[in-house]
Amino acid sequence: MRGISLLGSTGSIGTQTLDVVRRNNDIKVVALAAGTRVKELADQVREFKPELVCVGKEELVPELKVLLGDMDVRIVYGEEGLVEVATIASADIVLTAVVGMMGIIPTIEAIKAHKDIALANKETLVTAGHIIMKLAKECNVNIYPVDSEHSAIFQSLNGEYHREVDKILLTASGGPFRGKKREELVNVTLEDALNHPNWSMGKKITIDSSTMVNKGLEVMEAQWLFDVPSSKVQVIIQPQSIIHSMVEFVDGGIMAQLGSPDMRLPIQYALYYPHRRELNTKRLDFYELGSITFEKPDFDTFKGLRLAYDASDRGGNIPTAFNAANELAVAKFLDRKIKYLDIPDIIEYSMNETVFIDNPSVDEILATEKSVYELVESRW
Ligand code: MN3
Repeated sequence: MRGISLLGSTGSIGTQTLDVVRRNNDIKVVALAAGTRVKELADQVREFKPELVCVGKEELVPELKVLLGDMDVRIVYGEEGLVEVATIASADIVLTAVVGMMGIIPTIEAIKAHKDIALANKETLVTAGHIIMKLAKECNVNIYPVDSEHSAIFQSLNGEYHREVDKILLTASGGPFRGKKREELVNVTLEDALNHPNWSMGKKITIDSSTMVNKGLEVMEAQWLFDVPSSKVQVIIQPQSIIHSMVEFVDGGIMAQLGSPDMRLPIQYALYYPHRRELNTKRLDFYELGSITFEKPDFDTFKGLRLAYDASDRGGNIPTAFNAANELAVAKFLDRKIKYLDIPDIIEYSMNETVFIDNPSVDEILATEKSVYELVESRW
């Protein structure tokens, strides 16, 4: 039986991954890592019986030990624990669904340990794509996208030649504020921003979807995964979230992947590629659906999307500045410390203040993150 190691097991992608594993019953969960939801993690350990489990902080270990007193499982914690989970000998594939840049080092170590990667952590490619993709090639490791858009692109590229790709058409729902103008977003509350029309996701990504920063991160993710410049990644608003993305080829032909919005499909596709398995998704009924509509993104209102293209053009450590500034700004917005429109302003300011480093190493990426955090903390 194939072994899976799951990073970020109690989050939205993590729990849906376990649901896929549970339904198929032919993949063995060998290791789990979560942040702070100790009770949920303990329940997962009871059900899936991994050999290794990791919590975010040392302080959480005693609580987990009490909950798992009678279980034969090794408990680790923190960043080092996360690397152990990512590199455990019995794993064939590592699904990384942690949020943010903490995914970089475990992903690199998993690749070095020759694990295939199912990648749901876009920040890893945005900040370290130049390192990850090169390393994956050297180590002969496959990277399977879990993000729904990138899975759709991956599916649309099946059997095609890279040199015959003309453009990637990355679809976006537009989020809860689609059609609004910048002035209308001045007093947006946390509750407004957390109310996504189509997808049920974690809080950070839901805010990112509302600002369209998520789509910006996805442009950069696509750039690395599919080896195309960001100028060849076009964002198209498709509010019903039925077309999950498309690829246009040199002859003008377009391949798309469609379906009801349900993350279990891309997760399962990543785990079983090139095979498809039964899945009890809500099936698309085109008679009921009636129409699918398209719009151009509004780069003025959703400045974060424009900034993502700028970050990608500038390259080096600027995408890291973009991402780190956004991570901290979103955390502050979730804590009700800043206003909604401060988020893109913080990103812009941080990109402009960051000292450019070409082809940054992992240490330089992490140092850029730290200096952006200090910069943002000193002003907001
Ligand atoms: Mn997505």
